[in-house]
Amino acid sequence: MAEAVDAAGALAGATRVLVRRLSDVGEMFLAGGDGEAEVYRVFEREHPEAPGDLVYGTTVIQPGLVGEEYFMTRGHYHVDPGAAELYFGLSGRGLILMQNAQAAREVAIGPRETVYIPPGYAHRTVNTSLAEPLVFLVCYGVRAGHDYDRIRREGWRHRVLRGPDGRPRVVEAGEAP
Ligand code: S6P
Ligand code: ZN
Repeated sequence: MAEAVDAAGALAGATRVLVRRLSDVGEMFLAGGDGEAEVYRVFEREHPEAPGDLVYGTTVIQPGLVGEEYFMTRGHYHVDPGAAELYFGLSGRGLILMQNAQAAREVAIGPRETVYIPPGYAHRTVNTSLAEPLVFLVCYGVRAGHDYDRIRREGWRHRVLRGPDGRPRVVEAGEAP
């Protein structure tokens, strides 16, 4: 049966909903954040783990800043180095940061836009709008696994900050204020 995604990004068939507040993820921001404000939530449709099966769901990132840094997800590598992922933008605008040992790059995402995350890339999503949530659909193999520690240890090479002109800009981690 088809599962609708409502205007707020909630997936009707979700079996798990994760809410990340500043009190959960505030430490990932340069300025450090705390409090009850919601940063993002994840709706997941899980399946019994069978090889080749897929997990899919939506992520909704609220608009907001901590200091001059836009609200974003924690970001992770997949444990399986062969596990890719597909994102599809539903509403709002953002940037997906991808990074591996050799390269770091950003890909914009917006409504009806597809972004492919190749195997072996850490990925983090940033809501670059202060006016509306960023909502996107994700799909990945059930055996991908999520490794949050590795990218935290390595550190993100790029950050997305509001510039003096009020627009988002990508900066090297070393030049971030
Ligand atoms: C899972 C996929 C997304 C993220 C979600 C939140 O592989 O990439 O569903 O889980 O966007 O990000 P994070 O980094 O907190 O899991
Ligand atoms: Zn992922």
